[in-house]
Amino acid sequence: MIMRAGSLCGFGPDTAYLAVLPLAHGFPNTGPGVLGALAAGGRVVVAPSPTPETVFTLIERERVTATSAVPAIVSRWLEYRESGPAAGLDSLRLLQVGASRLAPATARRIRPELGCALQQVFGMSEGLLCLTRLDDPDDVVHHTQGRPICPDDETMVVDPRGKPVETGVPGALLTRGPYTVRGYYRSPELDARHFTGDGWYRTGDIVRLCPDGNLVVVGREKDVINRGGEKVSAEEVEDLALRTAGVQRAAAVAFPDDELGERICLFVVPSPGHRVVLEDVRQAMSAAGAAAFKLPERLLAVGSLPVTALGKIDKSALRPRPPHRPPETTPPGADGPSAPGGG
Ligand code: OOB
Repeated sequence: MIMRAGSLCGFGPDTAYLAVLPLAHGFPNTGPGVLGALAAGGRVVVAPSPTPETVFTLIERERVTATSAVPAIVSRWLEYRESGPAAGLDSLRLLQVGASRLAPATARRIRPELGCALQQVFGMSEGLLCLTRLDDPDDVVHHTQGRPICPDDETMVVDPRGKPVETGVPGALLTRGPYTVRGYYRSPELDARHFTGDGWYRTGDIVRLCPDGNLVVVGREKDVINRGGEKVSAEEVEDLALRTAGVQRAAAVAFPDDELGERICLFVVPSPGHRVVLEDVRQAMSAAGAAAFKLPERLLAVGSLPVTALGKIDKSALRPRPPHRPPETTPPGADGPSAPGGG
């Protein structure tokens, strides 16, 4: 799988791959990333941070030919390129962007402003890897998340009853294939939730299949907040938030953000007689061992949470619809763009 991804990225002995994202994440590691570059006989350079200052200096000094990043990091690079000192990026041939949605407006800027080809990457730790190809027309590269790397990858887009939808109609993406997991380690409960009886992995993503076979990610059905490529389970945030004194109920949802794509907004129902503020929840969650990127950045205290007919918290009623932004300010010290996989 790594060799195949490497050949689709043109990796060879002259490849110098710059690892910018945390090495434990699948994207910089196997997409084809570090392992792909080494397997092709190339070199790997590891960046200590994703800031444009560091990355551009390394590209120039090490004659880097390829790197990968999440959209939030790429936006910072583009911004810096406009105003910062000029660095020689002429060795850079390929920039892979993925792990969260890349806006077409950002995609279009990459070749003229950074001077390299863009490749969109839609992948998941569980397996399936989709890439746009180096010879795809701009329209495909700017507007789609590519197609599976292997002819034996199977994909199926289904409606809520599990029936395949027509090409072009959004639906839930299922996949099966040679390098996609067939189950979770000793977790029959997770397996029951995430795999169909005939072995398809439910990716939780809502996609649209184009007639040319490329996929467009249009949303997701799983309850995950994608903070600059870092996936945060809403359930985990809620469980941790419930440890705060005076929090009776909690619901975490994404709110849109220009820089990171999404940030975490927490709705809480305080216990009678309690007042809950954002800092209390962040402190209690940190004390319970939560990583910094899992801490909510907005908090709304409400009298009750909306519920569905089944009595489940109705997250869709809580999610802000643009251009609405929940009030309350970002706490001082909330961190900026981070990369996925940092724990
Ligand atoms: C990569 O892996 P994970 O496990 O951190 O996250 C997978 C999820 C996908 O199911 C999808 O929801 C989202 O991340 N995603 C994208 C995307 N690529 C991944 N959403 C929109 N556009 C994209 N291009 O993120 C990952 C693993 C290996 C290679 C690349 C990404």
